[in-house]
Amino acid sequence: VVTSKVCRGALIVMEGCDRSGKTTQAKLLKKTLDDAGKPTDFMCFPDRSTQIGGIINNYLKCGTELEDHAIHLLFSANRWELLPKIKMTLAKGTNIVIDRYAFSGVVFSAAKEGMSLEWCKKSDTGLPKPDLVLYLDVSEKDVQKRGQFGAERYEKEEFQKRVRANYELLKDDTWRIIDASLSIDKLQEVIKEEALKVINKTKDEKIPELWV
Ligand code: Z5A
Repeated sequence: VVTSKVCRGALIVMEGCDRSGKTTQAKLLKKTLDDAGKPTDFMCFPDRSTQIGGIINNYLKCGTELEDHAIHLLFSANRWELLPKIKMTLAKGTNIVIDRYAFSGVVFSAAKEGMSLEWCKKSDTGLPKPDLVLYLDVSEKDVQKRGQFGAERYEKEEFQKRVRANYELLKDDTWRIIDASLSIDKLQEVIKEEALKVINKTKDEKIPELWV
């Protein structure tokens, strides 16, 4: 009897500052990979469709106030509640492209007064570590051409500067810094190449854990 082994899917995360094009590129990448015969799901954090996500949504829209540590833990809980889905999807050989992950969790919370990067990393420690983090890098000047900030809680210039600085502290060798000032199509070409490389490289590897 010949049984064929199922290779696992790759976990690919899109990170970057506000309006760097994460959602645009993550959704496009799902389609690009599907079209290339590499089945891929799209996810995003926060996932506002769950009960916890509903609380987060209300907080981001400034409808409720929550203590800084408490909202940080809710953002983390939102990822942990989706862990079974992430594990199952990767195990059946489907890739996942996620728009923001634990890195966003850390860089935003640690941009607040009295919140340390190390403390913020703890609640996401042990989640699946992405095989590839695509960091969309765009200057503040270029981002301003994409329109004004919206009305959500963190959409303020000074705060975003601290977020940008915090990202620098999290980068490791799974990160690729992508020039996000390119056109949407050019950017997708670069991203597709990086994604295909990592899908091939990691298909027989165990899924590592984040920050352990
Ligand atoms: N947050 C947190 O605190 N803790 C956590 O654990 C997590 C998140 C996961 C909401 O997240 C907030 O939650 C966010 C972080 C915090 N706070 N802020 N600020 P979100 O993911 O829901 O955030 P968002 O506001 O929906 O996404 P974004 O960062 O603002 O946008 P983006 O996804 O990077 O960009 P986009 O929507 O793809 O594109 C933005 C615009 O630029 C749009 O008009 C596009 O057409 C245009 N665009 C895109 N690409 C290009 C290129 N290449 N050239 C020109 N124009 C472009």
